[in-house]
This record gives sequence, C-alpha cells and structure tokens, in this order.
Amino acid sequence: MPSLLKKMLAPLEWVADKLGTSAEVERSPEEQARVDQACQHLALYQFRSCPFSIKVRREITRLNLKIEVRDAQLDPEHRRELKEGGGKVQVPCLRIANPDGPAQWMYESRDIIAWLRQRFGAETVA
Ligand SMILES: N[C@@H](CCC(=O)N[C@@H](CS)C(=O)NCC(=O)O)C(=O)O
Repeated sequence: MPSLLKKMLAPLEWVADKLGTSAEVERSPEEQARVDQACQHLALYQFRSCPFSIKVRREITRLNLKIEVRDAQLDPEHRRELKEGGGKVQVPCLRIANPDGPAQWMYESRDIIAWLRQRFGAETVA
C-alpha cells in the first residue's frame, strides 16, 4: 500500500479497531480455559496503527482469544526479538512457541488469520 494512503487510512482503521469488533465466539468456561491456556504459547508482534496488524487484532478479538500483543515499533526489546527470531522486522508476526523445539514465526496477516481460525474457530482445542 502506498505510504500516503496508508497514513490517510490509519485513523479510520484505528477507530474501526476500537469500535468495530466484539467477541463473536462463545465457549463454555471449560473450553475457554483450554483456549486461554493454548494462547499462552502465542504472541503477536505488531505496530499499533498498521492496517495489517489491526486486521489480525480484530480477528483475535472476534475469536475471543487472549494473545499477548507486543509492540515492535515502540519497544526496542520486542523489535529486537522479532528481527532475531523471525528474521525481519515486518508486522504482524505471530510467534508460536513450541515446547519441543524452536518457535515458529508466522508472517503475513492472511496466513495468521487463517491459522487462528483453523486452530480456534471451531470448538476443537487439543
Ligand atoms: N503482506 C503483509 C504486509 C505487512 C506490512 O506491510 N507491514 C508493514 C507495517 S503496516 C511493515 O511491517 N513494515 C516494515 C517496517 O515498517 O519496518 C501482511 O499482510 O501482513
């Protein structure tokens, strides 16, 4: 997206982010507890007003997920983690911790949203 257009759209995206989304997925308390536990392995590296990050944050809200959101624009430590772990400073990026090996760093808003829907959209949490 051209940067001027991106700057012009940013305030609208911000308002939509704040007002436009509410949790749509409801779970039993037990199911939600399992989902919350699974989400502890996830962290979203993002910029506050990046439209691609906003899209992913809205989907996280819609799916009723408690995923830690890390600011890779203003927080130098998170920026460094993203660059060293994922290989580049591009957001959004979902870090998926793996207890048995190295973490997975998933870039591309579309891929992240598709993964979250597949993992948490249906009521199947391993
Ligand atoms: N195709 C990517 C585009 C992501 C993108 O362009 N992100 C911008 C911020 S909005 C970025 O990370 N730019 C790198 C930088 O500003 O350092 C997606 O959908 O996630």
